[in-house]
Amino acid sequence: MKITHVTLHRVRLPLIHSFQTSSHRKNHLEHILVELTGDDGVAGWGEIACPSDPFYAPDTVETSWLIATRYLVPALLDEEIAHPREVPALFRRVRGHRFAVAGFDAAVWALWARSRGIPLAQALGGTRATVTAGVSLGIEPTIDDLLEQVSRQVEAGYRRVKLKIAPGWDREPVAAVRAAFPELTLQVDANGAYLDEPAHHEALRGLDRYGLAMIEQPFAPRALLASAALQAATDTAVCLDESIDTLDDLRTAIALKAGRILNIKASRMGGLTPAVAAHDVARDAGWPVWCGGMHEFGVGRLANVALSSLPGFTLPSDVSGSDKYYARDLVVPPVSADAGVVAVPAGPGLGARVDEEFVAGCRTEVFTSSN
Ligand code: OSB
Ligand code: MG
Repeated sequence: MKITHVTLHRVRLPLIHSFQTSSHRKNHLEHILVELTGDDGVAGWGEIACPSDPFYAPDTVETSWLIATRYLVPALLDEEIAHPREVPALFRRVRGHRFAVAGFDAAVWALWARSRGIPLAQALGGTRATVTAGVSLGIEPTIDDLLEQVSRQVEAGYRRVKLKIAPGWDREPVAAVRAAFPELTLQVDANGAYLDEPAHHEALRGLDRYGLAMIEQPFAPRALLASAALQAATDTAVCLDESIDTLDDLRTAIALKAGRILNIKASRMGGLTPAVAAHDVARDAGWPVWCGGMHEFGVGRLANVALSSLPGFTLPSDVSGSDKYYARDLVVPPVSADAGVVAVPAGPGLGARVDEEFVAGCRTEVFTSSN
């Protein structure tokens, strides 16, 4: 198979509820959709779900656009590809810029599955027909606002809630949510906001009593020793997100016992190909995994649902219905959850149609190239 045509769509969608993490607040998102056409005429879509600002990873939507148009499109066009697993190797000379690479890798997987008439989940080795979804809630102005958000999601049927925390916004919100929802599966995500100093270690250890499913990314991405020290001193499992960009990062984290759980994001790791490989490495090490989100639009969300159907994804994933974030999805039917459970699409490829008219309406920039 060869890719003969590439279109990049830079698309902007407003969030229905603004989202604040330890680093910043956002009201809208701008992602890049990768539309590929193969020499058999079949199209495949992927999403570069890169944040606009370099606060989660070094990448931004601008840098992703630059790398995609200047390096990735020329490296992909007209290359003979026998299997999507070969895609990362085409981009091997490009260091970093994994969000951009991930969008291309996912688009080839979707195209390949579609041209074979099989669901993306099956192509990836997925075994589940449904995926348990959790929701991720941002930092709210007050505890009451947070409790209202949790209630809303619990009423919508979600049974696992993740709270964003930061120094000074940890024990109080966690204690309040735990008191109001004693049975809820609850976990927290610090996005690396804690420092490797005694007061911060103590604050994190102080969360032990709330029965959290995990503490996600307490320290800076490269601070694996700090993470290992916390893991050795707490009963709560430490989960790594930003720390794990590559399979080598994962192997190092496992060797250091820097955590016990892995959040796999295909976007962060450079695609579905490395995500599946990370799933296998984690399984061999006895680390359960789940699929994290980057507030994906429908295209990236469907790829996450397919990925979450692999057997090692034993913990609830951040693959809530699109309606939690967006008034209208870019795919038809939209990704939706029923009582916190998302059905893995059974149709070929992504299993939904990209609403190209809506994409064109939300588009802020477009790029095309063919050979
Ligand atoms: O750390 O998991 C994170 C969103 C943007 C950047 C980082 C993260 C998140 C989320 C959102 O938590 C989860 C989702 O997409 O539902
Ligand atoms: Mg995270």
